[in-house]
Amino acid sequence: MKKVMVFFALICFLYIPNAHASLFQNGDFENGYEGWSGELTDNSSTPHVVDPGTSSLYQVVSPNNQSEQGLNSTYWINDLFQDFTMDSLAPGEKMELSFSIKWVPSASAQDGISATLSDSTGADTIDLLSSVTDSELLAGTNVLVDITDFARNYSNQDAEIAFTLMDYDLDTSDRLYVDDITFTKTAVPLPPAVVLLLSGLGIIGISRKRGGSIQIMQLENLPEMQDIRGADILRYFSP
Ligand SMILES: [Ca+2]
Ligand SMILES: [Ca+2]
Repeated sequence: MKKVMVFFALICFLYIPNAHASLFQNGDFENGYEGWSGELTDNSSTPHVVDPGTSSLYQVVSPNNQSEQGLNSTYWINDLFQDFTMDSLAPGEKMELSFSIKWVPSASAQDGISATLSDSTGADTIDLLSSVTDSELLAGTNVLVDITDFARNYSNQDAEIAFTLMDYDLDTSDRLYVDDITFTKTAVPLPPAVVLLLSGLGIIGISRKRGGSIQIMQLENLPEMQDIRGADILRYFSP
């Protein structure tokens, strides 16, 4: 039932102004809930913005100072989210988002959770749990998602990451634990052929083979050089 989510992520955007965000911070909760916001939805489905640093339904707990979201007889949805400015991404770099998550519901077949990454309008939302099974969530798992396309589209723009816990069986003993939320930028390794080309070790050019792959050409193959096209090279630098 964990996929009910995107709808609730949109609710966050309806009620929380998303302006003047800074870069993502405090993904390991070592500074409590600094940088994070909370929203609790009551039994009449009215959302209430709360400070997770002071609400009893958000606790940084051991081990490792992880975030624990909870519910009670008044609130059946608990959102924890951070609005931030998406870091820029240079050509040839990729970005991954990782975090640990554990779900402790009273009834996994009925209750729900979600984890999303969205643009500032909520129109473009990534379900961060799309490849995670319920059994993994119940055991506790580390999630890694390639968000390169999202980061490229929204470089230096506002974005939101949200973790939501929902009760549907009227037993609000449910808990959600998250920690170590990390955005990692890495350079995409260049194909060996391109590295050789750049090193200039006696190589004077490349040409496109029929299958679309790159072929290194030596000096003696000079006549074939007429097949060289700049776009073939650029494709490797703009994956
Ligand atoms: Ca931590
Ligand atoms: Ca429940």
